[in-house]
Amino acid sequence: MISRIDLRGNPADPRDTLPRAELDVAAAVETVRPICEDVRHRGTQALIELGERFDGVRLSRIRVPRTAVEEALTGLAPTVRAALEESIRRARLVHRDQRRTDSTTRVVPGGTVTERWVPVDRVGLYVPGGRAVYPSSVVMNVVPAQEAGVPSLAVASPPQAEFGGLPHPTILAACALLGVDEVYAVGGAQAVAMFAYGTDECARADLVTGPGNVWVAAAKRLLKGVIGIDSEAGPTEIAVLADDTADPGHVAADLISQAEHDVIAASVLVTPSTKLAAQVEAELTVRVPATKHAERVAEALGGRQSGIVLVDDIDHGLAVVNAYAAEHLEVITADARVVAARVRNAGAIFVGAFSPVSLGDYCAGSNHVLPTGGCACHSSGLSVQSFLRGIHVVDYDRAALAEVAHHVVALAEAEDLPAHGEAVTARIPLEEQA
Ligand code: HSO
Ligand code: ZN
Repeated sequence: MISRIDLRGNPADPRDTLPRAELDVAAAVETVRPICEDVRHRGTQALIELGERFDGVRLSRIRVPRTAVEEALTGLAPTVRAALEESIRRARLVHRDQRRTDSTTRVVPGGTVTERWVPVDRVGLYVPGGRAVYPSSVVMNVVPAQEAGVPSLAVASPPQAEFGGLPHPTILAACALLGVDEVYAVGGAQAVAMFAYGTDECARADLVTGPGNVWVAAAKRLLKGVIGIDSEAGPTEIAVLADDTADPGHVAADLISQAEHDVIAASVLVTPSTKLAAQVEAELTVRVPATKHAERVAEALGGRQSGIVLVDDIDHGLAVVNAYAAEHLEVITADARVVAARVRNAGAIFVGAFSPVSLGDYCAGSNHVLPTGGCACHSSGLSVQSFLRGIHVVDYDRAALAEVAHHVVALAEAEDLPAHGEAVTARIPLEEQA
């Protein structure tokens, strides 16, 4: 069911050898454009009509009453509540440590530059509501925003006909546990447009974050100039770099775990061991039919984006995983910490036999909103930093400006922008400049 890709004896750049699932966001942009325009011009009325068209529920207002958010908590199973509370507690520990302190550099006597870290004023968080109802993603988006100090945070999630037009109750319950009470029953591209333009019910936001389907990704791409975005999350990916010290049952279980998300999810094993490859194949044969979402998993594992990649040795394996830049990378080898320290490109790294990706999805304390599609070679996952701006505060006195005035004038002239120099000369006459 899972194909083999044999890269042994092939030291060429592996970048193009490992296929990836493609999502045609560009085509979807044209479809969502009129929807976003409609929300921009007609606000709440458009949102109500779009909810009826796409979610099959006609709402009189889209803001979820505070009482409904609180009530969702009373209906939450105690085991799930305890697990979410622990997930939140651990995420807070990690994200609290990411907070930045302002730094001031004294460039010259009387001349300083301070980098001041300021959270964005308002964030909109989109939470999907279809097949993927992930309260854990509410945690992973809200916690870093709160730890960054964002003063205003709103959540949007599609109305569900079976829950009387409210978003899914576990989403509402997660919001309640996190202390978020501003929730809107709006889904898809129209939710991104609501945050970007604002309506009479929902104030516009500075930044929108959160996962979503292709329509949400398209709306983010379209409205990127109007509102800040986190990233266009693509299908999830797991790569496992393992040798024959790895337990094949663990490796198979981990490959299946992320394949469970989507038929276009990618599960890739990179190994120098043909023995492990064969053992993992055998484990998959037994485990895939036995798992709840067997059909979806089988399609994901059998897709061209998944495979078992044979490499010459761990060094070669490192070259392959670095080129692939997976969203999640597990390292299950002898000396796993040493090998993991040599990984340069991955959204998150999971070290050794007891750090599976699903631990990170829920309860490690790490964030599970991570760069996909190879973007891990230039981007990071969601963090406190995602919600902050570093503002440079320049504070020079007269003497400090006088000391450097001639350099400003020289550079201004070199760029044929003499008025730039004149702004300095207006303060420090030429005869005083060095
Ligand atoms: N693995 C997904 C996150 C997730 N898993 C949510 C379970 N629920 C992307 O990192
Ligand atoms: Zn997952």
